[in-house]
This record gives sequence, C-alpha cells and structure tokens, in this order.
Amino acid sequence: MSNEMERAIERLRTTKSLLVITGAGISAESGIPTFRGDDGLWQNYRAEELATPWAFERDPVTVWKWYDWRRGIIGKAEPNPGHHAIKRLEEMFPGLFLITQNVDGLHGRTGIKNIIEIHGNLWRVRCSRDGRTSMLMDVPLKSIPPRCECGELLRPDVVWFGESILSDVLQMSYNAMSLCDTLMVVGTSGVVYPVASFPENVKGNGGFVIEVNLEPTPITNVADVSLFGKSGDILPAIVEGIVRQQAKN
Ligand code: BV8
Repeated sequence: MSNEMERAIERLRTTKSLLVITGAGISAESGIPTFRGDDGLWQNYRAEELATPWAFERDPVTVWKWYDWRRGIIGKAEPNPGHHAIKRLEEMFPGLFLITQNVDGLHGRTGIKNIIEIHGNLWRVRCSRDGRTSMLMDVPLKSIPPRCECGELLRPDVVWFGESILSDVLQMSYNAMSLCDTLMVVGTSGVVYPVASFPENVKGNGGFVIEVNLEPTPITNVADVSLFGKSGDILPAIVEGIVRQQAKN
C-alpha cells in the first residue's frame, strides 16, 4: 500500500465528519463522457457552449439533442465500484455528506442518503414559464424540444454556466463544509466555480483534504494527500483499508 494511501486511511480512522465532493470523473468508469476529457465533445460542441441559458434561448433543439444524447448514454449506465464505495463510506461515517457536480443521478441509484446534487439532475425538467419541475424519463425523447402541458418549453432542471446555484443548496453546502473535518474530492478538474473553491474553503477551516484523480489538478496544491488512479479502484481500496484497520483494533 502506498504511503499516500496509508496517510489517507490513517486520517479517515480519526475522522468525525466526512464530506465527499465528486465530479464527472467518478462516472467515467460507468461509460459516461467527462466534460473536459477527449470523449467529452458532442458534434464538436464543448459543454460550456451548450450548457448555458443563452444557448437554450438561441437554439433549444440543439441543446435538447445534446441532453437526449447524454440521457441515452446515462440511461444505459450503472453506478460503478466508486459510487458504491461512497455509499459504503456513508455506512462507516454516519452524517457523511456528498456534494456532487454530476447531473447523471448515478449516486442516487446507490441509495446514498445525504446527497446534494449542486448542479441539478438531467432526468428532472422544469417548465420555462412557471418553474414547476417533474421527472421526464423518456429515452429517446418523444419530441424535441419537449413541452410542458401548458405549451411552454421544458428545460433540463440543471444549473447552467452563468446561472447561480440555488441559495438553499449553496447554504447546505457551506454548512456541510463548516462541519466536516475531512474532505475527499473525487474526479473533478477543479475548474468550475463555485465548487472549485470548496477544497480551499475546507482547508481554511482547518480541514484535511484528500484528492482522488487520474492526474494532478489545481486541487492538488491544496490537498494534504493526492491519490492518483481510477476512483473505481482507489475508493474501494480505501474502504478495504479502513475495514482492515478496524479489524486490527
Ligand atoms: C455561478 C450542469 C454565480 C449542466 C455544470 C468565479 C465565481 C463564480 C462563478 C464563476 C467564477 N468564474 C467563472 C465563473 C462562471 C462559471 C465557471 O465556473 N466557469 C468555469 C468554466 C471557469 N460558473 C458558473 O457559471 C456557476 N454559476 O457561479 O453563479 C455567477 C454567475 C455568473 C457569473 C459569475 C457568478 C455554475 C456552474 C455550473 C455549470 N453546470 N453542469 C450539465 O451538466 O448539463 S458544470 C459541469 O462541469 C458538470 O456539472 C461537471 O461536473 C462540472 C465540473 O466538471 P468536472 O466534474 O470537474 O468534469 P471534468 O471533465 O472537468 O473533469 C473530470 C475529472 O475527472 C478530470 O480531472 C479527470 O482527470 C478525472 N477523471 C477522469 N476519469 C477518472 C477521473 N478521476 C478518477 N477516476 C477516473 N476514472
């Protein structure tokens, strides 16, 4: 076991309150393209060009075709060992909070309880007129763009670039950050705000930061421990390491 992994498990052994933040990287091993990886492009559009209110206003058909494509992939995907390991950690650390930037709903399918989907969920839609939300599970969509029974456009119930995170969701996230003594950040490039500022926030509160990623990111400079590799390998190894520690004591 690497020295870094030992340090992470040693810290977790004395952790009272664990916060986990995930990004697109944790769903990569479920076959879901990440945002900035090589497979992240759709018809040569970048996510930042499509995931905005302006793109939707200008061309709702293209934006919905992108979401229909993603929903098609996600609809066939399963939570992977990384998702399930976080559910196991919730059993080991009661009161564990998970903040996910992902909108794919895969964490929710593991039965995890304390989850904040800070960027929303692409299976939920919102009426552009009155903001009412509902689940729309059709894959593929029956009509593009889908419309509300009131006739107005439906939009994905997600937070686009240039849109603010819901204030109550942001408040819950800051509460979770102020309560945690250890933060584990998994599979995020650490470039999208405000979540990109969360590891520094926890560090500033005296928290211990563990990063799990394939490669160094801006978070690496903040992290106390960085574990480089696939989250689907590293997270189960962390769970096993904690179980082994507990068996020894
Ligand atoms: C906001 C939903 C107020 C849609 C998404 C400073 C302060 C505040 C705002 C800003 C600021 N600077 C700029 C902004 C504006 C903007 C922003 O941050 N822009 C960036 C690009 C610079 N932020 C906003 O607009 C936010 N709103 O702050 O409101 C405001 C408003 C206007 C102006 C100022 C303030 C809202 C941002 C939310 C955008 N919505 N998603 C949808 O998904 O359809 S973001 C999108 O990116 C996804 O949610 C995604 O999760 C997220 C972050 O990306 P990552 O998850 O990190 O994914 P990425 O592909 O980048 O990286 C994957 C990582 O995984 C890599 O590191 C890779 O190495 C690793 N990996 C891959 N495989 C594995 C792995 N790791 C482990 N194992 C593996 N197997």
